[in-house]
Amino acid sequence: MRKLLLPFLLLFCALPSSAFNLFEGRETISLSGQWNYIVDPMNTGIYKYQMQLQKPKKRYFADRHFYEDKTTLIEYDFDHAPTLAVPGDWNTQSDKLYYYEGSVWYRRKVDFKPQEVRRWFLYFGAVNYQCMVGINNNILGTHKGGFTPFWFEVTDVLQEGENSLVVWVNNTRGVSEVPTLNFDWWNYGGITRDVLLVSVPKVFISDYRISFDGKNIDIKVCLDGGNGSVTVEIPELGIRKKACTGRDGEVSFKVKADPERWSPENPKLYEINVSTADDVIRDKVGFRTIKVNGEQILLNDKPVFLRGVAVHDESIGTNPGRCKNEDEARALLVAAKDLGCNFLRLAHYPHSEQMVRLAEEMGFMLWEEIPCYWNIDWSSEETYANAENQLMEMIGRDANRAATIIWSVANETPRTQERLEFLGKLLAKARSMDPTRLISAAMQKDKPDFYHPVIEDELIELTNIISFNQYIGWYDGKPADCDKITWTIPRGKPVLISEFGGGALYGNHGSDTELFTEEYLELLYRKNLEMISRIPALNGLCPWCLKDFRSPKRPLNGIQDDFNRKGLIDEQGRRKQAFYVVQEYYHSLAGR
Ligand code: GCB
Repeated sequence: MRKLLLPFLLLFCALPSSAFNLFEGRETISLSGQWNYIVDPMNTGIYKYQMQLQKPKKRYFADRHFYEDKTTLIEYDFDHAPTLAVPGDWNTQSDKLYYYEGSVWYRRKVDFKPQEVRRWFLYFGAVNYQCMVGINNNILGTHKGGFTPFWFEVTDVLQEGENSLVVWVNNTRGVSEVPTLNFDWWNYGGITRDVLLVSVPKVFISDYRISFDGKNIDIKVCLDGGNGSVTVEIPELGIRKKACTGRDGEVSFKVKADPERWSPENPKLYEINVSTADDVIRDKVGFRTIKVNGEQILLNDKPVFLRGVAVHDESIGTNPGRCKNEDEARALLVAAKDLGCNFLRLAHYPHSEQMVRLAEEMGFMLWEEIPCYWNIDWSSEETYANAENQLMEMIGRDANRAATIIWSVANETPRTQERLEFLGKLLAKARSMDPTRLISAAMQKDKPDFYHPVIEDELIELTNIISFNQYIGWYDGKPADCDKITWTIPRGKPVLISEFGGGALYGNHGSDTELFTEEYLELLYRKNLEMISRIPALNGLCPWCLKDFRSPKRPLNGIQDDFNRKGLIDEQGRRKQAFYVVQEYYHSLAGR
């Protein structure tokens, strides 16, 4: 394990890069529950650890001894430390941690019984923003990026009986990070998604990919630890195919098929089993095609209109936080269904796998994105590597989801040459990893003249859809201005309004000229919908957004109170008048 003792400041992930689907349909042991924690704003644990690195004889990790100093050892001993729920953000679990940005140490004891023929992996659904993971004083590795899964092999590290799992988590924002210093949502810290111990045989299925081109199902299977024969079965389609992997452990093949197509109206999923002599992955997959033809998006070769809404990964309730289970994800999806949506923009970072899978079952098409948000450090190579890694982890996790139709690489990024190179590379990466979906980025308008906004962006050339955000009636002018606006948008590609909207406090009534009243927001939506409907090549829209969400950028006392109030429902799920305006509009479009 000595070679794993990387200096943590070189923080970049220690990931097996191909084993993306390791976790799907596996035998797992959940490590959810209460973990002891120590808040460490001065990073004392890290300094101690670094000092130890210089004395290599005494391998050391910040476990129960991490406060070496005898006087504080007992005081800070994990056994006596309070607990936080995992999965969960720390901000909504303790008043003291509400605004906290910094380091927290987590510790959980894990009982373990080794089984000779198995290998074990420790899987994290997401940790925001960076972390270092250790077991029994051995550092397993580090990870950066707050919204995507990662894992470490622990076969040789776990010992029979009690094990001590320690995770250093830090959510400090940084100018060269992704996202950067400035963003409009809550910087929830912690082990925010599930932690699992996953057991697999010595040679195991480390990945499988499935896609459908309208005539053939394409399948690729990868083994780790050796090669051998692989069987893929889709019983309902009568498909059973056996093949041997090459020396690289991989095999690909095509099977002719005419499955029932997945769509929002009929979110049909088929059971699939991918197996070897001693390993099996059971999953559910949908089959559909998604293409652009001229100015139209085609789902299963038919034009589709995206009745969308943008959503943050934050629960509905009196103390909302990062969604931590399927029920919280479901509540958001039910609200979007009631609104009449068939499409969601999962903003502004990858949401949980639970959310994506549930959305697929419930019949939503999805836009998934990574947090290249506003003005990140375009000229930094590390920033690029970090963004690309987040993109790869997102695509790796959800490449088999029929629901996902668009990968987006950025949101509202100011046009410069450096940004074009950065995002151009990211788009090319997305395209090379997944040629079967559409790629995009949420762009912005230019305003040579207020009444004649222009969409002009070099990214249009590189993407399949012209998606842009606009706030006429809120940041730009009054709702009535919508009547006089004429848009100049390049022709030849489908147009999607990826954001529009304004703020209102639920229950705040008054005149439709008064900001933050429900009446103002209702008028804003009526006027915007009229204006947007006049845009040629319009293929869909995404109001910003479904639910009021926490943001420290929104302090307005008595109105915002740390919430961005642009939800169509408030944080408790109560519908604002504007909700019904969008609902009526979507009902009038249903079937399109
Ligand atoms: C935007 C951003 C979104 C913000 C929203 C707002 O353009 O893309 O993240 O929350 O505006 O409310 O200002």
